[in-house]
This record gives sequence, C-alpha cells and structure tokens, in this order.
Amino acid sequence: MGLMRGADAILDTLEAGGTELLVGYIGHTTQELADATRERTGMRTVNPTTELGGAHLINGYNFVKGRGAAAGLWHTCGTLLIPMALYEGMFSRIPSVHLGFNVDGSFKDRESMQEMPNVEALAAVTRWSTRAERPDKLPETINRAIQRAHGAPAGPTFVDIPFDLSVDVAEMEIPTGFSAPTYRAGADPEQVRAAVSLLARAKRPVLIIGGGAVTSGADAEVKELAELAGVPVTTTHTSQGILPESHQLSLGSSGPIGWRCANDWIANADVVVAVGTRLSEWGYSQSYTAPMPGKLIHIDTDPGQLGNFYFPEIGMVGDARTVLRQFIEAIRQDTDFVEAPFPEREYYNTVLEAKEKWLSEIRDRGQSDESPISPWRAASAVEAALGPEDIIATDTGNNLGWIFQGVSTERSRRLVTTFGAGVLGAGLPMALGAKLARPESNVVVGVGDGGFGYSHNEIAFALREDIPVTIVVFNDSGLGANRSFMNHLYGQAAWTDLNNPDFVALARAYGADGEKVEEAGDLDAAVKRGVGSGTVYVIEVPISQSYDYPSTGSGGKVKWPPRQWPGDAIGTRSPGRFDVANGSAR
Ligand SMILES: Cc1ncc(C[n+]2csc(CCOP(=O)(O)OP(=O)(O)O)c2C)c(N)n1
Ligand SMILES: [Mg+2]
Repeated sequence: MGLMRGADAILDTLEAGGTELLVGYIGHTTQELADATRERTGMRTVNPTTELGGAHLINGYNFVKGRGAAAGLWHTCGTLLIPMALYEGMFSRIPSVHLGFNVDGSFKDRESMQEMPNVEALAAVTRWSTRAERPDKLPETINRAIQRAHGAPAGPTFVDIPFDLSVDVAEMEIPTGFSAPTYRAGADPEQVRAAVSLLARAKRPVLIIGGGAVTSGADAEVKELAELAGVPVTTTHTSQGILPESHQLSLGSSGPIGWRCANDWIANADVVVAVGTRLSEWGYSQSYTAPMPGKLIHIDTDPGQLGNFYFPEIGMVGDARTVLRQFIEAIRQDTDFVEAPFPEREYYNTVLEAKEKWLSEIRDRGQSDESPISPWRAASAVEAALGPEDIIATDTGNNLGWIFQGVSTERSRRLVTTFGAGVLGAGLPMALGAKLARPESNVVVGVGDGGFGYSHNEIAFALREDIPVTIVVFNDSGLGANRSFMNHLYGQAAWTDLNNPDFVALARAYGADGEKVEEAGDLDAAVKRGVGSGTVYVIEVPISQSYDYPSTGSGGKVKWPPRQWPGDAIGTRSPGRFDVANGSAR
C-alpha cells in the first residue's frame, strides 16, 4: 500500500499478473503510460506500425506462450482498430488483456475529439469489457481483466481507462502472487462410464481433439488413451501436432482443408469422442455440411458448445486433461474392453493405409517441378528449411490450405494462423508475435498477395525491433480463395483481381532483403537463405491462378440453397430428431 501514480500502478499490476511484453501505440491519452514504461526493465515494450498489427501480434505471442503474456496499451481512437484481432482471440480462445486509454474524464459526454465508445464497441468481441472509474480501482480492475482473460473459455478482455487516471496519484495496493486460474473439473462419473462403454464396443472409433486439449495440456493423456483403446486421433487446426503427426494413430487434422483421411475416417466412424473442440465450420463440420453418423461423445469446458450443431449422444462439461484421464481409468474397468497393443486392433491397417495414401499424395504434390511453381512445392520448401522446434505461420486464403496440407507437425503450437476468425492480414503480425515469444525458433510465414497488402507495413516495425522472419508471398495476383469459391459457384469470379507491387522491391524499400523465385528447383535454397539471413526476408513466389482452393471435403463448394421453410438447410444437425438432408422432421 502506498501513494502511486496511476500509470505505474497499471504497469505494476500487469507485471505482477505475468505480463512480459507490452504492445503500445502513442497518442495523447497514452503519453503518461509511455513515459512510465521508460523506467521498466521487467517488461519489454514494442510499438507496432498499427494497432491492428499489434493486436494480431499479441495473439501470435500469447498463442505460442499458451497464456496472456503480452498485453495491449492503446490510444483512444486506435482502440477501434483492434476488434478483428479480438474476435480471433474469442474464437481461438487466446487470452489477452487490452487497456484502451480514453479522453480525460472531464471531457466525457461532450463529444470531445476522440472520445470513443470503446467499452460498448468492444463488449461484443471480448470476454469482459469495462471502464475504470477511479484511480485506486485500477489494480483490482486490471487484475480481474487478467483473470477473466484466462477463463474457460479464454479470450481477450478490455479495460477503458480515462487518461486522467493514468496521471492521478492515489493510495494503491498491487495484487501479487497471480497464477492463471486452472480448470480441472472432471465429468460426471456415470457419463464417463457410459461413454467408455460405447468406446470399448466401437468398431471404428475416432477421437477429435481440439484446441481446448492443448490449453489444458492434455498431450500425454491424448496419446495414452489413443494407444490404450487403439483409437485413431484427428485434430483441428488449433491442436495440430498434439499427438505427433508421425504417430501411427494420428490421422492429421480434419476440416475443409484438413487431411482427407481424417475427414473420411470421422464420416465413417461409429463412435466419435470430441474433446475441447467447437466442432466448428473450420473443423470436421466443414461449413456445417458434414454428416456425423457415429455416436457423438462431446466434452468441452463450455456447455454452450455441446449440441451447438451436432447433438451429442453424451455431452459432458469438463476439462480435457481431467476427463481424458477419467476415460483412461474407466475404460480399463469396462467389462467389454479388451486391452491389446494398438497395432493389433482390427482396423489398424485400414488406418495406416488411408493415412499413407493421403501423405503420398501430398509428397507427390510437394515434389512437383511444375512451372509456374506449384504452391505445394513451396509448402514443402518451407517444411524442408525448418526443424521441429521452428514455427510455421500463415495468413488466410488458399495459401493457408496449401501450407497446412503441405507441412506436418510433431508438437502443438507449431502452426500459427488466424484459426478461428480467418482475418486477412493477421498472418504476418501473428508470426512476429510468435517469433518474439520463441526467439530461439526460426519462423516462416506464408501469406497471399492480398493478405500481405494488409500488413507489410509491419516489416518496418520488425526491422526496428530486430524480429527476423521469412515471408513467403504466394502471389497469384488475386484474392485466390474467393476466386476459387466464385468460380465453383457462379462459373466466374468478381472483385478478386489485384494489381500488385514488386514485393521484393517493396521489402528492400523497407530495408529488408528478399528474392523472387520462379523455378521450383530454386525454392529450397531460397527459403534456407531467408531463414539463415538473420533479417526479414521476403520470397515472392508467382503462383498460377489455376491452383484451386485445396478443399478436402464439402467446404468451399457449398452454395447455400434458397432457404426453405420449415427447415433451414444448414440448421442444427440432430440425427434422429431432424433430418437435415431432407429438411424435415423425422
Ligand atoms: C479482413 C478480411 N476481408 C476479407 C476476407 C475474405 N477473404 C478470405 S480469403 C481471401 C482471399 C485472400 O487472398 P490472398 O491473400 O491473396 O490469398 P490467396 O487466397 O490468393 O492465397 C479473402 C478476400 C477475410 N477473410 N478477411
Ligand atoms: Mg492471392
């Protein structure tokens, strides 16, 4: 307890709450805070080119760290630039705390310049959005924002702080001893017994493991249950690698651009155990079109996710690691369960064959010598230049699909992208955040020419702060994903052409390095040069427009039919109660 300036109390509270990186932007409302950061040694402060770039960077940093270790400090009007990144944090469950500094409290409600309705505006894209009213409430309010960001589900939180509170001096006490709340709630043992009984009798079981299992640190439990019960494991994009993808039981990720073997196996499974996943549009459901004929056991910390699209046979609220541990113990007690080494399970060879078929298809594509260069060839060059501890990031668009299909991972949090919200332009700043979070890892980010247009200005920031990443620009002179969709749906595209600059010249104009690669045979060496360059390195790869959205399911080819009443064609899929295919109740 003691007399403190508000700005110092804010920084002390963030630091005590585990913040190690401050991402800030100057404005007249953040000047006092900027001044206070100059005294700090415990937290690094960086100033990105734009607030949106900075907010994406925070997501990349915190995703890789697995906690809200980077926080945002924004000037009033700049705060309204960050919502898309917050949305990403909501959907991908990335914890982060954002403090927005508003005009002096004495100007409130006078339509003073830059008086922004930030609390209200951000309420829809945060787990909690509030306004601090008194200086002596700052530590408590910010501490609460940190705790709520780490809730279940995790996500961004926001505190609006009138400028005067950062200057005020008040008696304050900084909360210390913070540790992020952990959720280790188990599920109802009755339901666990019923679920393992289904699993023990299954003929073609599957696990769908989502990002919630990564947050929960359930890597060991996923492997143990998979091996014990001989269940093939599929992931979503946020959890890719939670079981090493080289493991015999890993079928890779499911979803519209997932591994075909994963989508097919789930579509034909008789028992599906989904853990820590929303079963979202970008997961197995593939734009809410994929059938789920198997009996679904769905486990999540958020009850709102159960039955959101697929009605589960058994829905359980609980923590992924704890519930998987319950499964491991309970299945051993099940009288029908036969313990056997997993390669002896009946379907084991079918799983291996399906996986090998997919991987050999991808390997063949990755070796293509075609000119113009095949995007899978570029993805395989990225893979070849990196080790397992390095990080591969992408933007959204076709480039995301090509890269996620063309690379594989042996650990979680290695692949970084705008997973949940698919925000164009997020890839590069997220990659910069990832590099800051793991400086010992090399980082390569694949971006499309469209997405790069949103964020290449962050190269200037990356050079100033010495954050070397290699950027591979998949240049198809257009907004390729939408060109693909429109060609499929309407026979022709509109609004998708781009008139691009010379990307290598652009990189050089910032002071970065780079090269354009037009021959497949030159790619591997170019990416290795970039990774070894020690600077920001831009590799422009011209891609033919003939390469399509790399769909492995129905996603991307869906044309919403005119809605028919009763029964929306993309309504909730509740087998046995509502027949989606026929749009009528059964
Ligand atoms: C902010 C934002 N605007 C629009 C979109 C819709 N969108 C998704 S992918 C895409 C095309 C991206 O083009 P590019 O970056 O060149 O990647 P490509 O698909 O060509 O690989 C667009 C416009 C989006 N996801 N986010
Ligand atoms: Mg493009």
